Amino acid sequence: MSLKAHAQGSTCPPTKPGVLRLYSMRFCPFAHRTRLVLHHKNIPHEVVNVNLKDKPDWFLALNPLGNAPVLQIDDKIVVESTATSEWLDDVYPENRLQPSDPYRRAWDRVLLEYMGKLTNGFYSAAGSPAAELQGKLDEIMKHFQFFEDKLRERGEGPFFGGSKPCMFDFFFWPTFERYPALAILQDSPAARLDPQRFPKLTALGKAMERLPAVKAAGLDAEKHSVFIKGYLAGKPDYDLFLEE
Ligand SMILES: N[C@@H](CCC(=O)N[C@@H](CS)C(=O)NCC(=O)O)C(=O)O
Repeated sequence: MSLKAHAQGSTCPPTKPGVLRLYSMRFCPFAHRTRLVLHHKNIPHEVVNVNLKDKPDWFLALNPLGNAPVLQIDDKIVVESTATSEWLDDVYPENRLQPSDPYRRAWDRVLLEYMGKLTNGFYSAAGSPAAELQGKLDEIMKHFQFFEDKLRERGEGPFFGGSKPCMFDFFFWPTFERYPALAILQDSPAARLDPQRFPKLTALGKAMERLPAVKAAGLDAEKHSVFIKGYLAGKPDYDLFLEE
């Protein structure tokens, strides 16, 4: 199936019985979470990409919130990155990603809430005037410090899940993968994550980059920066770098 984004006026490719489908956008950090889980668990699926600036009516009928990601199989539809990822983990329980320990599970939920601050801080800094950048970077570094401290408290590593990635690692990764794009977009070495100050996060990044799912679902910082630049200018190119 073509990876080109479907816009208003397009036809939704016909679904097939028993085939899991992800409605996605290639540069969306939230759909990226679901894609990571799909790849990590080797779950067979097909992908339909959507133009989120010019959404087809059929996409809005599937998800009135109008957001990617959306999963669909037969008469079941699940939306939101967290709900879709957890649903996949429950339906495909092998290689479980959600912690079984209730205390750990509760804390991973807290980390997820906190994650929003980092993601918002990242996009806000990416589009920030130069004069406001340092203040935004100071905020971002505070958020990174929170996660650095949590990794240190857990004492295991390199992942939030210990020696193996857990669901929160895959919720965290899309923003972390994009973060180096900030130094490119703002032409600011100060935006780089200092490995001396953040050794645990640096080790996490290296371990994540070795995972086949991360390799399969990821993009490099340069490519992220090109998309984000267009997005911030109000002209996202959803088909960027596609060769078809
Ligand atoms: N809370 C949602 C957020 C998803 C989201 O915001 N996705 C963006 C793309 S990265 C989107 O679909 N935006 C639609 C729009 O901007 O209208 C989740 O976790 O899945």
